[in-house]
Amino acid sequence: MAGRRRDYTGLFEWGVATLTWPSESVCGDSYVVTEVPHGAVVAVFDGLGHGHDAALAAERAAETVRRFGSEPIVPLVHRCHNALIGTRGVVMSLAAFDAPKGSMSWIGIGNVEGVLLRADRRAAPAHEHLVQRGGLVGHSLPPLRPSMRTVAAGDVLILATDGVNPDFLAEFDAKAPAKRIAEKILNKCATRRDDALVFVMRYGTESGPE
Ligand SMILES: [Mn+2]
Repeated sequence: MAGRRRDYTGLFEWGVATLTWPSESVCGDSYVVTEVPHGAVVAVFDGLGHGHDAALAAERAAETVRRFGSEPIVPLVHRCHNALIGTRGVVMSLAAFDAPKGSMSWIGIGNVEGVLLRADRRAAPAHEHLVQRGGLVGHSLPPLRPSMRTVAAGDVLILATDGVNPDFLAEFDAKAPAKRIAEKILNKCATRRDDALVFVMRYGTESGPE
């Protein structure tokens, strides 16, 4: 329906859990969830190192996604890169959901872990890992090749920084509320040698795409 904008907010249920490196007052990991005309864009950032300068870089990246989130992924990552020149830089993973199409595009630069869990028990594979390419946003970008996946109601996206042990998949019930999943993963799998952030989003909570 041209000109009519549907509100997709109710389609996403999300939650986050964070842990700050013990000797610091600010967390160098950050995240963003922003509504865009066709759905939502979510991203997790890990500023290089920890403390204030890491937090500054991660927050600047989040601001950039908030502001330019309706642009396609590749130019959006370039925006982040340009905004972060002169900072410590971040590694990041980002996913853009297109609700009318029932799809998600995602991309990872550096080592923010990304996993998509399928709600459909017969789905093969039952979960997929985001392919990450080495790089540091603000310093050096790899070739940017987002990949696209179809998504169905109940699918769960998890993004976690490297302060979380990447073998977290066995640690939770995928039907639990997103916030509960994030807290559980953090409690069980944080390395406690770095800042840590776990972001969980369940797609299609209220109603499926039309
Ligand atoms: Mn880290």
